[in-house]
Amino acid sequence: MAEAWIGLGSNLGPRREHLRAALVELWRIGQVLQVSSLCETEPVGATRQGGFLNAALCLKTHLPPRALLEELLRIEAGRGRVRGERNGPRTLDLDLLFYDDAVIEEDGLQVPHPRLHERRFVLVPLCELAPGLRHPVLKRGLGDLLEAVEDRSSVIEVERSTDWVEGTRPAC
Ligand code: PH2
Ligand code: MG
Ligand code: MG
Repeated sequence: MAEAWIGLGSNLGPRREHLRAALVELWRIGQVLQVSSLCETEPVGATRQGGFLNAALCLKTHLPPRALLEELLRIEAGRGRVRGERNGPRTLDLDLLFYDDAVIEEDGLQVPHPRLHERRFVLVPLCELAPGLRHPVLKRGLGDLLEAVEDRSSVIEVERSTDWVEGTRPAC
């Protein structure tokens, strides 16, 4: 079993519902061990678009990285994700941030996510869960990376994890 860290984002349509639906789907492919608060975040990259809701979570899964990526893309498509402009608006974005300590550079699959250390909307929710987690390429902890980040875009916690996640875990 591996621990995969996943970043979630949405800025199109019923954003919170898209993220909750992603959680329901992720429970089908593993155990959701930890989930961050929900954050309202300012768009980074292409800035002329609506604000995002972002969060992060840790998934324990038996799926190898490529199969996990395919599942994430399938879940995105299930929420009507259409791939358009780079960094543009999306109903659901599920990014594989870390997969244990793996370092992977393949076509369409880069782990750790190549821009995670540059983005407050990723680092803030990740640090809530695991400030001591070490980036296997940069060899620095997440808390350190957040202190050092140049990005100044706003990330505001809007809902506690226990509230927004409620009802997404399947009954056993
Ligand atoms: N995702 C992007 C580009 N910009 N900005 C915010 N605030 N949140 C995101 O999830 C995001 C973004 C590309 O994946
Ligand atoms: Mg993304
Ligand atoms: Mg993505």
